[in-house]
Amino acid sequence: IGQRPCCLWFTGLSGAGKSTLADHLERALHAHGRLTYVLDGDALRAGLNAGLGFTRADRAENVRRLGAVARLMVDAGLIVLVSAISPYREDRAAVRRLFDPAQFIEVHVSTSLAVCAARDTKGLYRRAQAGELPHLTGWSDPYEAPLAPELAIDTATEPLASAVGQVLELYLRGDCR
Ligand code: GGZ
Repeated sequence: IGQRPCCLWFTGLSGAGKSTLADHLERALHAHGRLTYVLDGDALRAGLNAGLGFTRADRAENVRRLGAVARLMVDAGLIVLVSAISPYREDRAAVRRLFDPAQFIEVHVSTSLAVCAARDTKGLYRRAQAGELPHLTGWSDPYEAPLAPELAIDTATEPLASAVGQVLELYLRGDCR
């Protein structure tokens, strides 16, 4: 196929901008003639991951399945963009171990809780504040920030085009760990 298969994993809070970044990066990769697939944690909860909630165990299983599917797709030669809160270091580390180091790029979409809560694109933070939504990541449930991601991007300060350019450059350079 003439492309380096790779898993680009976007982790961060709800509303941080993971899916937007993944979607725009996919377009940029298409413009470079690359074959891609986006695995969106939220979207896959309607199908593959239906029945999983937001307990510690369910999040672990959700992330494990996303990683396993991403691995299959990388084996098929695709560039896979995974967008999932994936709040636990242990679960992300297990996903990383599925891949060759040259085939895995972890991007921490590090937009702060304050900014995510102010955006409140889905009204989740308002519901959490009203006591109507328990276990919201970053609010009343843990988010363990990556200690050594390949890239960290704060969408509050980084323009989208520049954020896309940074990830694209990292992938094209091909020297991720
Ligand atoms: C976190 C929640 C919750 C709770 C519903 N905590 O930003 P979104 O809305 O569109 O995507 C979030 C999605 C989380 O799915 P993930 O598969 O990414 O999560 S994890 O990796 O932790 O398994 C959010 C919505 O579901 N959502 N309730 N309590 N996010």
